[in-house]
Parts: sequence; C-alpha cells; structure tokens
Amino acid sequence: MAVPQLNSWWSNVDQDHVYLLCSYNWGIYGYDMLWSAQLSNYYNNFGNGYTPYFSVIGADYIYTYGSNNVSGAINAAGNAMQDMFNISVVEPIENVIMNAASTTSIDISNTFEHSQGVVMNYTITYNSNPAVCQASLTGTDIIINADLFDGTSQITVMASEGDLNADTSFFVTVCALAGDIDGNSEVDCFDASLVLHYVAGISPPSYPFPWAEWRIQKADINGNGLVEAYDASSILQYVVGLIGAL
Ligand SMILES: [Ca+2]
Ligand SMILES: [Ca+2]
Repeated sequence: MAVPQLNSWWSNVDQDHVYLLCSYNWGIYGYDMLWSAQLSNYYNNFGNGYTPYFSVIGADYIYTYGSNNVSGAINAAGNAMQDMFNISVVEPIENVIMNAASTTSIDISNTFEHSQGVVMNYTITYNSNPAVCQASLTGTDIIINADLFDGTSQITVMASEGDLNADTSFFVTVCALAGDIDGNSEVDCFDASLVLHYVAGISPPSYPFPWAEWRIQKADINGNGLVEAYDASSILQYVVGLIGAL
C-alpha cells in the first residue's frame, strides 16, 4: 500500500482496532494523520531522531519508524499499514479428551480475530488420525465424532479471509472402554457373549469375523495378548459388580 492510500485506509479501517495513529506532521505532505499535528510538537521538542516520523498503535500491532529520512518513513508506512491487516489466534483451542463413540462440539467463535473485524471463513485443514475421530464444521462449531478405539489425533483449523489466514491445532484423545466389544459405550453381558463367541471361533452374526484390531484389544481384558474365556468372565464379574474396574 502506498502512502497516498493512507487516508482512504484510515477512513475504512475498523477504528476499534486502532487506538492511535500519529506521526511527524504529515500535513505538509498533504496527508492528515490523526494526532500528527499535536505530536509534531513533541518531535520538535526532542529534536531529530528522537521521535518517530510515523507510528501506528493498534489493538493487534505496534509499529514505529524512527529514521530521519522522510522518504524512508513514507516507504515504511505502506508495509506498516499492510501489517495492520492480520488474523490472529487470540484464544487457542484446548485439548479434548472424550469417550469412544461420543460426539462433542467446540465453539471457535472467539478463537480467531481479524484486525478489521471482518467475518472469516473456517476450514479443518488437518486431521492426523481420522481413524480416531472425525472433525467437521458447522458454522463456528467444530463437531468431533470419536470412533471406537483408543488414540490421539491432531486437528488443525484455519481461519481465512482474502489473502489472510491463521491456523491453530489441538489434540483429541479418545478413550475407549475396555470390555466394550460392540462399541456402544456400555459394558454388559452382550460384550461378554461376544468374547465367548470369539473364544469358541463362532462368528457372531452382528459382529462377524475378522474383528478389527481395536475390538480384539478391547476383548483382551487382562492384556496377556490372548482372548480367552477368562476375559469374558472378567467382563461378567464387572457387570455384576464383583470387580470395580476392568
Ligand atoms: Ca458394549
Ligand atoms: Ca486375555
């Protein structure tokens, strides 16, 4: 942005995000900058080199240019104005821990801020482990659907508007319930019966063999690498309250 565009920039900028725009008295160059006439006195009081020609102090950005070379200040002003436009992450998203087969939503309406208050678009740009969970957007809510087994996935969401963008990441950790063989978030007798089917080599009609690795892991309650009747028995003991946890 060239300096002749500064005045139009200033008239269009969201002034809630710019507290002060000041400089050497740019009026002699034909640019009426906020506070510049008043601050020009300070420039003169301190003498050359002690007060910047040009300063922008905003909610998101502070820029000063202190050279005595006015043409340098003019050139720098364009970059300073350009840098005033940005999208920043003001409220990072907290990591999520959730149960398998559950859904949660994360409100990201305060996660990003556009320096001019412009409405942004949001996109999920990365999901490191889609087998653990799926992430989608509904307006400014990220909807996380956890799958059925343990794991962690990194999710990245990007806010963009025009050429500007920023992104932030968070982790979703899914905790599957040991013994929940059918993945309905409950441990009950049916889960034990599925384990017994597996032990007997009888493919259950609703959960036919081959079982996915996660299902086999959930069936191996004592973690000895084998799915045995003992594992089914543990599930039943848990269901009737003989043991407190699996
Ligand atoms: Ca179950
Ligand atoms: Ca076992």
